[in-house]
Amino acid sequence: MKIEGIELRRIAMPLVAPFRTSFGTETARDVLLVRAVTPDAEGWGECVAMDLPLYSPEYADGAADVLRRFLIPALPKNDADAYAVERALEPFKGHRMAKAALQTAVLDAQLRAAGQPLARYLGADRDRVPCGVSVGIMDSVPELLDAVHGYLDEGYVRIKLKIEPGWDVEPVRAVRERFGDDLLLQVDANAAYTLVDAPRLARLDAFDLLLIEQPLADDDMVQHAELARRLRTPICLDESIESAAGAAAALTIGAASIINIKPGRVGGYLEAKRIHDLCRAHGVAVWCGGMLETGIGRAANIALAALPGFTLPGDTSASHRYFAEDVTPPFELDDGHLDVPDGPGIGVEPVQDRLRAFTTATEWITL
Ligand code: NPG
Repeated sequence: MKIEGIELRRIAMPLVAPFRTSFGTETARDVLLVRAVTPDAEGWGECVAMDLPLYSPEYADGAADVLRRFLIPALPKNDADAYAVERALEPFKGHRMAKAALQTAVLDAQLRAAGQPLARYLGADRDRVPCGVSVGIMDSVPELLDAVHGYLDEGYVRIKLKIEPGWDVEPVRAVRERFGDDLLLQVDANAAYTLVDAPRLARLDAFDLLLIEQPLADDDMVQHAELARRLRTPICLDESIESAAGAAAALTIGAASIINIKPGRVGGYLEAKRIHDLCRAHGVAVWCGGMLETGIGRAANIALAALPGFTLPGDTSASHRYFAEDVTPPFELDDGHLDVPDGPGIGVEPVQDRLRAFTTATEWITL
């Protein structure tokens, strides 16, 4: 496949409500989209980098810069496919979110040209996936209970509560007491604690959580292993895992017993699938994370979440959880599930007039 050029497009999308985590509050999503143009088809990739480097070192302007300056010029001129793109970008350290967006755009074009859905290409064995929802930090427990109640009414099959020091044991206790023992419940600290907090985190053991996600800093792998010995609640890693090699190391030392797979964080769907395969071979459960994606990124995540090793519900929520209007036709819950797109590639197309309305900048790079 020959790549003729790449378009970088920025879109600004307001969120339906502020989303607060231990690292900040998002009120809008400033998204970098990548479009790969080939003679036979074009493909889309969504870069999950946020506008500020608070979740990871990457940020949207930085991703655009590394794409235009280094990654796009390094693309193979001919015979490009997702693996060739991965190899060509390998010499550049880090910048996994930028690499993932570019690789996904090329993969989407490749699969559209071949008429193959991404889910089938990756090895999915389901046509719908169960969906969880991530609930941000709120000003009060009653407000949180109302929000959780609303999401359960909509059909979400699992609730994830964002936590931070000062917003942990009490909200978890309140949700467990109000909604009962059968509720699938987990928490996400986004690296907000240190090992000194182990006794406080151990108090969460009383609430029979599915997992606690990323309690300690991204690079605290050894301390996560120590914490795992002090907690009954399983530890799941997110920010700490950037590759299949990193996942193997975490499992080997006992730093995690569950892994959140986000394709953007690990450099793309090829590496995401490797982590899935590794975990599945070791009997380790994985689930698909989310980064407030538009329908473009969401479609690809749902394809990944349909692989057989994704045995826990993901943060693959409906479009309306975040956006009043999406750039693609919205993903809607049906009995707590989303349908896996079955069209070629990622299986969805941006709606052109909406895409135009959200666009703040475009840039074309000829190869
Ligand atoms: O459903 O898309 C979603 C968001 C799920 O909580 C979620 N994402 O830490 O996993 C996370 C968190 C996040 C959001 C991380 C935005 C980074 C940016």
